[in-house]
This record gives sequence, C-alpha cells and structure tokens, in this order.
Amino acid sequence: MPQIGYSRTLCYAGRMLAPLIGVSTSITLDKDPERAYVNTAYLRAIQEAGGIPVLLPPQLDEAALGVLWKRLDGLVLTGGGDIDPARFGDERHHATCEVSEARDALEIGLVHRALDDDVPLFAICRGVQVVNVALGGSLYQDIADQYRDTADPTHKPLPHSQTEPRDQPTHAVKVMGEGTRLGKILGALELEVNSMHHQAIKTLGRGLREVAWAPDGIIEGVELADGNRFVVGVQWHPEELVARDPAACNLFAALVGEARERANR
Ligand SMILES: [Mn+2]
Repeated sequence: MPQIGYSRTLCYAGRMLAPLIGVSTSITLDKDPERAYVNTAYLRAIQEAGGIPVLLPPQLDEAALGVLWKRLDGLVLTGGGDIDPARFGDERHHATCEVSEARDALEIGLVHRALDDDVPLFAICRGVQVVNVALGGSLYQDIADQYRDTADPTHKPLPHSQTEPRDQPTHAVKVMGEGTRLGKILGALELEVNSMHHQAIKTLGRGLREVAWAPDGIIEGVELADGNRFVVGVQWHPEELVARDPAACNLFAALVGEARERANR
C-alpha cells in the first residue's frame, strides 16, 4: 500500500500561513427552510491536505463575496445539481434537474475571479462543468440519452451514474501523460474512479484542454491550456476516494500546495 503523503501541518515554524480554500455549496430547492449545504468529504479532504475550507454559499451577496474573496488562496468547486442549459444556449432536456440560478451565478462568477486573480482552482464533477460553461463550452445534458462514442457509435456510453457506494470506483480513466498538469499530479495515467454524473462536457470552453477520458470517450479531466495557471477539473469525486487512493489525495495536496505558495508569496 503506497504511503499517502499528507502534511497535517497548518503552519511551519510559525511562518507559513495555512491557505484558506473557498468551497462552493449546494442549495436546497423548493424547500422550506431553504438551506445551503456541502458533503463533508470535501471538507475533510481539504483539511487532510493542510488547507482550511471556507464555505461559499450562493446566498453570499456580491459585497460580502468581494471582501471574502480577497482572503482566499484557493478554490474548490464542488458537485451538485445541473447548470441551467440556457447558460450554454440549449433547450432544457427533461432529465436536467436541481437547477439553481443563484448557485450558477455565484460559481460562474467565481471561475472568472479565479482566472482574473490567478487563484488556484480545483473543480469536481459539477465544478468542471461550471468551469467549462463559464468559458463558453457546452454540456451533454444527459449522457445516456445524448452521447454516442464517435469512435464506435453503436457502443452505448458507460453507466456514469453509479448506484454502488460513493467510495467505490466503477470505471477506468485514461490520462494524457505528456506535459499535462493532471498527469503529473495524479502520478498515474490509468486509474479507476467513481462516477456520479449524468451530464458531461460536449464542446470545450475557451482555453481549456481535455486531458482525461473514460473508456467510452466521455471527458473526465480538463485543465487550462496555459500550463502556468492552476485550473484543474475532474468529472469523478476524489474527495470520496482519499482513504483508498493516493492519486485522489494528490489532487487535494496539489491544490492546497499551490494555494499555500500563493498565501505565502
Ligand atoms: Mn464518469
């Protein structure tokens, strides 16, 4: 079993600051009372990697977010409901669900803030879709209904909405090795991942490149083509895999490491 290389140190000799990592949250829809919430697996994974998670609920007003943003050193966009397809010029598919205008607006704004201010950004599941749409890309609103593998159109896509436990890998992912940030971070070019998404990237947003795929061709990883910037997104849920998979830990360690550097510049 490979050693999982975490530093739990929040400060080094009293000099290094632990980085503050903004974490987007979900929001209940059509429920009273309305609630903002996030799976604790994200918070544990960030803390295990040495970061301090700071929740960013959609209810934050612009002024509060502006103040808070200046204090943040990194950003994690979490999983959740679907993005309003109007954001990428599409009619709404019947399978599209849990759309929150407030959450879309907050998170798309956060993507632009992160790019403008060069804040390290790690996007997970819905998060990678948000980054893509923020940069002008589009989505398959329902993989099972809309996606066909161009390499073999007779092939049905894999089941990407697993019913197995969240920490159980259910499909393979191949990562582009040559010169990709994701390949370097993961330390592996083939891995087994969990899958809890019924949507996926269709056309890529500006400045993004695809760097990982499921065996059916679904895009499972992207990063900014400008390799000097830390913008990395994965379609799976590494926060659920950190107890069993060093590659999942590496993703959080990389984000927190970049954020720590920025915090201590
Ligand atoms: Mn998948």
